[in-house]
Amino acid sequence: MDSDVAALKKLVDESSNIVFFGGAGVSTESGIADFRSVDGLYNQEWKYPPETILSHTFFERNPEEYFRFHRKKLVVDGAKPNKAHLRLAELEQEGKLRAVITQNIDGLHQAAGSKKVLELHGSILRAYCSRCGKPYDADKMNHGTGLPRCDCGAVIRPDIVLYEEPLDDAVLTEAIQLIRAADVLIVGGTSLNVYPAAGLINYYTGNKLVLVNLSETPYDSYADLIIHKKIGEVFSQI
Ligand code: CNA
Repeated sequence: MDSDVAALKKLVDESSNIVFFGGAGVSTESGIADFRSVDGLYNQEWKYPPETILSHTFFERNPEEYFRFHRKKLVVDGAKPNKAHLRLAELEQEGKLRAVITQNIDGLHQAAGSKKVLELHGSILRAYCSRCGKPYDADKMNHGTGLPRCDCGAVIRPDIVLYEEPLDDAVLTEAIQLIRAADVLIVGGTSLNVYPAAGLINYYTGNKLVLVNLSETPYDSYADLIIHKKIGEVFSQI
């Protein structure tokens, strides 16, 4: 085992108050593209960047194009949890991991068996009416054709936080509390470019901040341990 991974294993072995904070890179090994890797959604052929399509204004003005992107790129049929999701669920079961805080909207942490998952940006596995709030079956929204419509006539939308929309206060507050109280904070598979989520790191005051990310991040200089490797491969060894 490489020395950086061994150092992470030691931190994990010795702690029972670990918090994991992750992003799209946690799911790339499950076949779901992230935004910023070389084969990420930024580098694919769409007329607009993903952050434009996934914005509140765009959804309101151009829901057809939103759903074309949503169904083609956000919904990945058959995606299964990878070794990172599975090991995180085990660490929770072993009483070592307090929570997973994720920017992902794919539900793979829950599919792996994690119980305490804070979804900062919601989930595409839930849907509701954009006008009256009535809940709907997400499967129909994710797999149908045309615009999904509520009985009231308005468009059904995914329960995700679009760009320009605020994060859920209760989720954010709990995430801050967990990070503040954490002994070890492992941050993985996130470019740490999207705020306010990325700013959560600033609430950690301990000296065991671990970053596991393929590419460099703006927070690398704050980390006590940096591992620039694939997160699934790293987690299968700890
Ligand atoms: P991002 O900005 O695309 O960054 C992903 C980071 O992960 C990059 O720095 C990569 O280098 C790194 N990375 C990719 N694969 C791996 C790997 N196997 N192991 C380790 N590191 C890897 O994504 P962020 O999450 O930082 O950005 C936040 C956005 C992206 C959130 O709003 C998400 O909702 C959104 N998003 C989510 C999904 C999903 O739910 N799976 C997919 C695509 C985008």
